[in-house]
Parts: sequence; C-alpha cells; structure tokens
Amino acid sequence: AALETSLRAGLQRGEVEIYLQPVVDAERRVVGAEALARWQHPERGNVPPAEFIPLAEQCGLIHQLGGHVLQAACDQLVRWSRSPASSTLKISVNVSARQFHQADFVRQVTDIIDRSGARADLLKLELTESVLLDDVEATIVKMTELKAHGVCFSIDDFGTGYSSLAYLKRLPLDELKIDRSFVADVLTHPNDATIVRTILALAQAFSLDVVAEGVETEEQRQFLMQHGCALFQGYLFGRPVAVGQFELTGD
Ligand code: G
Ligand code: G
Ligand code: MN
Ligand code: NA
Repeated sequence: AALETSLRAGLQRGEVEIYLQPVVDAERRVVGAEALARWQHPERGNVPPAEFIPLAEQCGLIHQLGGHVLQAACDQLVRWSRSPASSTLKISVNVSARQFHQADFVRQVTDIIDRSGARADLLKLELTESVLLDDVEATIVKMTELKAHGVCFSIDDFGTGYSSLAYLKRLPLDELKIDRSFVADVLTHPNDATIVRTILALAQAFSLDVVAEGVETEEQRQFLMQHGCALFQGYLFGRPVAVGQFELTGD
C-alpha cells in the first residue's frame, strides 16, 4: 500500500518517464524504438517495471500510467517528425491486459494521438497473447477501431502463449515479436531454433513483420538473418536509454 501511494504521487510528480530501446533493420539502421516505463523514486531510486507495472495493474493506476506512457511516446514522435532523419521512426508501447480491457481504451489512445498531433501509423501497440485471447470478440472490435485510426499492432513475447492460428488470421496485426527466451537459446537448443524458424515462416505466411527480441550476440543475429528475420532488438544494438540519449544508429 505504501508503494501504491508513492506511485500515485510519483505519477503526478513526473517521476515516471519512458526509456527507448532501438529496433534495427538488417543493415543496423534504427527504424524505431520500444518505449519502456521507468520510475525514478526520490528515495527508493530506480523501481523496476517488473515491480510497479503489476502494482499499477492491481490498484487501477495502469490506466493513468499507460496514458502517461502513450503521451510520452506521441510527444517523441512529434519531436522526431521535425527532422527528415527521424520522421519515419516508429514507437512501440506495451499495453497491459487491464489497460486494454478498460471500457474507454480506444478513446484514450485516439485522444492522445489526436491532441499530440503524432502520426497514428507510427505508433505501435504491443499486446500479449493472453490479452488477445481474454475476450477475442471484444478484442477484435477494439483493435479494428484503432486500426481504422491508423494505429499498428504487435504481439509481444510471441511463442510463450497460446495463440491459435485461427485468431491470428482474424486480428488486424502488423507484427510478431519473438520472445527473447527463444532468441537466447537459438544457437544452443535445437527446439528453440525450430520455434524461431516456425515463427518466421508463420509470419511470412500471414504477411507480418517479425522483430527478434533480446538479441545479444552477432551469432544470434546471423542465425536470425539467415532464416529471414529482418528486424532486431537487443543489447547488441542498444539498451533502453532516456529519450535525450537515443541515437539513430544501432552501433
Ligand atoms: O526493461 P524492462 O525491464 O523494461 O521491462 C520489464 C517488463 O515491463 C516488460 O515485460 C515490459 O513489457 C513491461 N513494461 C515496461 N514498460 C511498460 C509500460 O509502459 N506498460 C506496460 N504495460 N508494461 C511495460
Ligand atoms: O516483455 P517485453 O518484451 O516488453 O520486455 C522487454 C524487456 O526485455 C525489457 O525488460 C528490456 O529491458 C529487456 N531487454 C531488451 N533487450 C534485451 C537483451 O538483449 N537481453 C536481455 N536479457 N533483456 C533485454
Ligand atoms: Mn514489449
Ligand atoms: Na517481449
């Protein structure tokens, strides 16, 4: 309860900000970034998202926190739009189950986009398989409304949940993100290599982009490239950094 009170206050005081982690293409050009929430508490220091995101979900602050993250992402898109070198970069934002299932989620997102002046097609929402399958019909309605507004969608941590192929076909998706647990073992565990190749083939069949997450070594990058992966995220290219620290090259 103490942490909840300070998160509520911290949100108001602007202690929660976004960090950006680059997403790069096969030539290591930065094509976008994932926004990751960071909470800098005045006494506790950096509180990890693994602690405060579940807390925000439990106590209902996720709506406000999620809105704050969306706002920060849209503000950054607007800043980037002013320079040709950055005007086509996309930002992905994580959306948690409880936030997505709020009755006014679509309105929250479209209001923030419209008031910020950001290009909706440069904003990508990352949903997990469990969110998508919670209530498939309601999910399709929400996603379709947001898609009509221009917003893009990605399935995060893909391969760890229970997506059925039938749903994949019905959802207005743009991208799958291969969970980093598979990438971590892709060179050492044949099963993980098979899962990665299967996800890449599946994505190709459904005309979806694929981002491999958690790429840490050149050897992992080579394997992924050889099997048709074209987008990468991970410490090999850049850690999450404050928006002012973000650079337009992936080393
Ligand atoms: O860097 P990392 O430790 O940021 O993130 C830990 C977890 O917290 C990840 O699963 C990530 O998806 C989640 N996360 C980070 N930022 C946000 C956010 O803004 N909203 C939600 N819902 N989850 C986030
Ligand atoms: O669950 P989600 O995919 O949204 O969370 C992304 C998480 O992965 C964040 O905690 C982020 O800091 C972390 N991350 C990003 N790149 C790497 C990487 O190369 N290796 C590891 N171990 N974690 C990473
Ligand atoms: Mn993510
Ligand atoms: Na992920």
